Amino acid sequence: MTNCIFCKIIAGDIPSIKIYEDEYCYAFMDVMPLSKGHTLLVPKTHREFVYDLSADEAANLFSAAPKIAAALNEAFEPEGMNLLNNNGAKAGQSVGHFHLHFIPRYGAGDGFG
Ligand code: DGP
Repeated sequence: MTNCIFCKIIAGDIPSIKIYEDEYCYAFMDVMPLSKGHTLLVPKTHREFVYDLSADEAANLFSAAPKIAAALNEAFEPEGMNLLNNNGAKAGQSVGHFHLHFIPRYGAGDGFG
């Protein structure tokens, strides 16, 4: 999709810090991190909401999730991690390309909760 910022990141037209990539998905550091290591996982095919993903697309994304979470654990040594997804503006979605947040948690003082 031409005006999608995440499609531009996937295409390499906008720079990003890549964490993981395979045939189906791309993961990169969030530009406005809620905590150290905050990462986003997106499908390479433009899909807006979780409802728009096929079962195969969801499976491909979620098969990458443990690898990304493990890499973040190794790199940043958090004490926990939130995985979350917002669908629709009322739910807090600000970018209309499905993305799964990985938010490492460090306990009191991590600036989140
Ligand atoms: P959400 O509110 O769930 O739609 O989260 C969107 C996230 O996308 C937000 O945490 C900030 C991040 N973001 C927005 N624009 C960019 C960008 O250009 N580059 C990167 N790396 N992240 C972005």
